[in-house]
Amino acid sequence: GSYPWAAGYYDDGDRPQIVTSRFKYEDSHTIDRYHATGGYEGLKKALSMPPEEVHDEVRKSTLLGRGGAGFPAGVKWGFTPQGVWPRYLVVNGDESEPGTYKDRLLMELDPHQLIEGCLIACYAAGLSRCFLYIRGEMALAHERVAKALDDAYAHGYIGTNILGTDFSVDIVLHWGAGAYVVGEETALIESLEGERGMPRLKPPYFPAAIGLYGKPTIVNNVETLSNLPFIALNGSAAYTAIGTETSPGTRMIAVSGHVKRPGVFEIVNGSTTFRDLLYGDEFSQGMRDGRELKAFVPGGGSAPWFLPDQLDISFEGREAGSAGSMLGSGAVMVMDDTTDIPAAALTLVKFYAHESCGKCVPCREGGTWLYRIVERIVAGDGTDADLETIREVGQSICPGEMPHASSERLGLEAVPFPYKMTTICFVGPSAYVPIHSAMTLFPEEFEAIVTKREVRTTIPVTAVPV
Ligand code: L3W
Repeated sequence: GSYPWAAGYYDDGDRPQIVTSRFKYEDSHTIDRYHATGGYEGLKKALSMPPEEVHDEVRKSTLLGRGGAGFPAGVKWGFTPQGVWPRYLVVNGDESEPGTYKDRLLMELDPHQLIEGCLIACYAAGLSRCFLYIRGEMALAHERVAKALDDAYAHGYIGTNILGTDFSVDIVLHWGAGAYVVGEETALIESLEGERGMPRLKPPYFPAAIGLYGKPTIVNNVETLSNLPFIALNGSAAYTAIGTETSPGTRMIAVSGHVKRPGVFEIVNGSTTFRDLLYGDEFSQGMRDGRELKAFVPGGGSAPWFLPDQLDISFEGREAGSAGSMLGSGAVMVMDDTTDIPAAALTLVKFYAHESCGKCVPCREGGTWLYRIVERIVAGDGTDADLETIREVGQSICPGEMPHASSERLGLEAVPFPYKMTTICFVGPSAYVPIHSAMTLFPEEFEAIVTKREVRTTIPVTAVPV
């Protein structure tokens, strides 16, 4: 079904729901609904166990981070040095990756599930204070989380001696100012400290060892933490019974672009192929207006593109990696055969160039160069030398071979993910990846405008909506 108060979310089919189980209720964000549907029972169960046992359950659940890197949460918690106080949990609610809009729904529609997840994480990993960082543009999420925090404090779930135990935690709500790069964990930490949101070099120091205010800090994504109430209440075996051995549970996928039904779906890990997602009745139901698929971005705007040849790949990290891309933050962007490929690449290059924080030269200068050159090409004023300059600038951000999909049409073999990079974070490479994919997989479209100087009148310009 679909729900007017949960616009863009669909739960057709009988797939297990771990994090979206309450989205069908109009009052899903209230503490009354949360209590009526098993809310805070996971926390109570966790508090009845020693923290190390709860941590072990999370380790055994193999819960993978849902922010984009897929790092196992239980392992990350284990990296914090013992005996150093205070120790923090930072919740990354700065969702801004193009095409990604699942954490916003989790914060707007089930804020108590997130808060319960934070409390369980703090208990299990021995963290004494939690900072919840919400992206600046997400006003409703901020309002709902703020109300939920007030209600949870009033019920004794947060604060001193939680539910009569000796476990105490405060949760601080922080509203960001809308910079994409602050989704990178160390830039988020800088921003929380009142500095400009610019990433720190890592390694050697990961936040788990030296993070917020120089103290051990765990940074977890909203969706990752929202899985914890289920794991704490039902145990790791119930969680690993869903999904695959290497990637258990479910994950939220956002499909956008030229499909009949763009939206967010909670899928079981490894059970769904891109063909299911794009064409399945319970998912996006095929291309709009009966058009053909041309290409799709499988995992957020920074992922290399896939072609229709890759539709039968399962939504599973390693498979996507060896096919030349990544699943990242779980955002699939779909382009049909009306898409002007250079213009679609321009949309993404422009976004990443604009969002560069300016700390690393290859990103600050290179991203802007890439944007300006691609803009010139799309306007019909590009030259063959511009195509060469794009490659040179790209190589200064990502030296070496770039991943790309295989293409039967072009006789290309896939080059597996990942790539090398000269910048601290992924913003720089993200400006090059879309233009590299576009030029590698659709060279004829660049040739048509740059070399043959064809005037494009037949293809309507429809870039990816991000
Ligand atoms: C301690 C070690 N901690 C790794 C921790 C690290 C971090 C996590 C993953 O990139 C991806 C990127 C974007 N000791 C550790 C350690 N850790 N080794 O594990 O770290 P890392 O460096 O692999 O990745 P990252 O910098 O967190 C994130 C991709 O996400 N992306 C962006 C998504 C955007 C959103 C959004 O808007 N919400 O999610 C797109 O898919 O390209 O690959 O915590 O500290 N030895």
